[in-house]
Amino acid sequence: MAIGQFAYASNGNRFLAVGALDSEPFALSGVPFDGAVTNRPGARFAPQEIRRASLMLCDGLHPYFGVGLEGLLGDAGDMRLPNASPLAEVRDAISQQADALMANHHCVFLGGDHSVTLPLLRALHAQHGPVALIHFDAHCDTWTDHFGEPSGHGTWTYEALQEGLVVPESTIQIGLRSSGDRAAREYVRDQGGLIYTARDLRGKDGAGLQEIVLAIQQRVGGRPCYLTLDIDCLDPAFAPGTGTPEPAGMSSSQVMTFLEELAPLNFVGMDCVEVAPAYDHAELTSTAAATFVWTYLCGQAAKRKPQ
Ligand SMILES: [Mn+2]
Repeated sequence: MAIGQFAYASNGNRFLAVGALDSEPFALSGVPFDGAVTNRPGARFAPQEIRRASLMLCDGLHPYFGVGLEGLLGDAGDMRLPNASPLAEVRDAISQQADALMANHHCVFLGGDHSVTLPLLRALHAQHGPVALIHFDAHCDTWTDHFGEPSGHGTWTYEALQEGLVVPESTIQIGLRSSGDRAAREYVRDQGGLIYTARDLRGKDGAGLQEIVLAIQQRVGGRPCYLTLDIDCLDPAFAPGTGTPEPAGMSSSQVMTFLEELAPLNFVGMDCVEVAPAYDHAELTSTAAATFVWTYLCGQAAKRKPQ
């Protein structure tokens, strides 16, 4: 099936104004799909807004990692996805395109709603086998159904564990605080993983997070590790532009501490999901997303290219 490009697909506006993807080690791709949300739609527009917000990160070197991404990152544009097909078909299209990118690049994906992470993990599994997972989110995403449907943006973590895509004891959730039944909220811990709720993180930042950072490093060890960052892990004060906001969340600075301190892990990919620009104010959410993605990439680039 030939798939056309929709108005929300972006292929001229590129992250950090880098070139179209060629042979750079790092690739960025948009996944403009929001057909599996439970509340407010609009994350299909996120890739182009996050790219636009990234254009302010123009001074080259990252303030902590001391590297830039020139010559290291290419933008593959947005995936071509069916617009109204069953979720399984959309996910197959995502897996196929991700697989082709992952064959030659360390990839970062801009969602999209969180349902896109499952096909990304399937593609990653084909390359690396089961991976460690670091999952920032207000929501556990381990519900066993999606309001009567078998799958959606709140079931992918459960499905990834069921499919053996991730290592249970190296699955770590950070920032959880939404309502939910115990079986869903504690599922990752029941499987042997770690959960740090937003309440666990209250009042902790910088050196105050060191104990948690060390526990995460121990659980991940040297395993290939994937980072999935749902922007709703942030308090709505920092990220109002998202489909399912949950008050009393993480600060931008707490997330930044984790990204900086965990950068030495053996990361093999990242996604940033659930930015919904229609509910944003003053580009707060897209700017936070762009800065986190840039920080992740610079943390990985610093390991390849010490300066
Ligand atoms: Mn969420």
